[in-house]
Amino acid sequence: MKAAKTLGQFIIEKQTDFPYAKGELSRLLCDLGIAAKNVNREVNKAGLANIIGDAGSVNIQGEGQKKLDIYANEQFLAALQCGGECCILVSEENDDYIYIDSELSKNAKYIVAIDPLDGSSNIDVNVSVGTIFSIFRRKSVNGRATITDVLQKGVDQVAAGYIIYGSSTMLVYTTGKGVNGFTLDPSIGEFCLSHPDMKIPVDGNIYSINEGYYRHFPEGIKKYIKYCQEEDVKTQRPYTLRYTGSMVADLHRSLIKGGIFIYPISAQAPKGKLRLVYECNPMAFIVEQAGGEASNGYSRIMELAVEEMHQRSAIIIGSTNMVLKAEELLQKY
Ligand code: P6P
Repeated sequence: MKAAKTLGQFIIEKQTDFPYAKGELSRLLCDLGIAAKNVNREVNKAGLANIIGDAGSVNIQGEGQKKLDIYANEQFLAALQCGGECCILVSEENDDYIYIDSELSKNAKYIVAIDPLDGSSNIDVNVSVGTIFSIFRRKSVNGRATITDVLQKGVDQVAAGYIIYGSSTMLVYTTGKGVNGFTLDPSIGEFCLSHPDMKIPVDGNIYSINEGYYRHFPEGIKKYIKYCQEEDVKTQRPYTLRYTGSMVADLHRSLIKGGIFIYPISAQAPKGKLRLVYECNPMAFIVEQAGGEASNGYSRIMELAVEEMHQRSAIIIGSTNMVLKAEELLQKY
């Protein structure tokens, strides 16, 4: 039986896609894979270890931090410090960016933005959670990398990916040449290529939105929800509603089965809830590379100007035809 290709083997093999590559991005991606395995170990025993529950602290968003949030953040920071290929880390869990000042890292060419444990409110109830990462090349050429190197548009990402800690643990990533998925084989402790060249169906029949906020949604989003609920055999409506409260899980399902994920503006989130730099942009890069669409309802997510590290955005993302329909109604009403 042919041995499965590991993440490390795949990364090295694909390095030839970039003629001038010297292996730094490859090493950086491998560093993230190592951290993901450590986080996976703790997520999988969260119920047993004294690691679930609240840490008693809050992040910049004012959201209660879970112990695993902090653990995951520490694991990714440690892996990046050890690997030496990243000079700045932006994290949902840290108010300011972290300049990785070691001899090894201070001249590194890459910047990583991360949501170390997205959907962490689901940890205590055993629903899938995830990590989302985005990788940029620093623009400054010498001296200390600065905030200007951080505030880059989504179109400038060199790589993006997520890890979903679910019924199995998967790492899905892109470097701009398609999307590939790797499933963690616990028997060998390696991520193995399981979903080569992932493509999101152009259409789907699953919509994902927190209808609890319906009253506060823009009129066009209300119209789209009603469109999803209408009877129409030709377009397989009514669609099915699936919403886990974990963006990574909802988008992973959409990537595989087709579907749309919407987090619009609302009274609770007048600028949207999800963060542009380390949630919307990386997921948009992945979904676009898989053949889908990602917008804020009016503009392509990856073209949005980035003015602030923890900037929020509305997002409509998934199967192209579903996103276009939602945009049409949002722009009409
Ligand atoms: P709500 C998790 O906190 C998160 O950032 C995403 O993973 C998820 O899709 C969304 O927020 C859930 O937000 O307001 O529906 O609970």
